[in-house]
Amino acid sequence: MNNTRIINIKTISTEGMGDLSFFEELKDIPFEIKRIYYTYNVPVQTKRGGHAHKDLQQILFCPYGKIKVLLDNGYEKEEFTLSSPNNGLLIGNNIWRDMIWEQENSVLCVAASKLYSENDYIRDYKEFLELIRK
Ligand code: T46
Repeated sequence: MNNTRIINIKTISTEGMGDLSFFEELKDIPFEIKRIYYTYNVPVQTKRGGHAHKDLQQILFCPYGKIKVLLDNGYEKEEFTLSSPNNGLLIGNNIWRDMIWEQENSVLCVAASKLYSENDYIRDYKEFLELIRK
């Protein structure tokens, strides 16, 4: 799928003291960060998402737990599992996404290229397919 990919987030390990992971806008990810949000206290097996974005780039990462991400560009589907704090999933425009919580207390963190705007969401799958097939 074109505008989605997993990246390894740079990580510094200090012996006996753990790991530190980081990414910087326009260096490690291909956009400027305008917003950070995170989702937590989600019961296992809950499915969130069920939408696409018209004009938004995001990196999803899971600093704790295990979250499955199902992506669909209207032609093909791909599945990723975020279960390592140093993996990030870049998602571009017009990708339908569902996220399934697979482990208790999993946390999904997201850095996004734009401020929140409900107008940017496509929450109807039929409308999504019509839009991308135009
Ligand atoms: C996405 C996936 C990965 C805000 O008011 N501001 C915000 O910045 C966000 C992200 C959400 N909201 C409101 C909108 C809804 O009333 O919070 C409520 C829950 O949002 P939603 O149902 O869209 O949450 P998810 O977990 O289905 O999706 C979220 C993001 O909204 C979405 O952009 O790509 O995480």
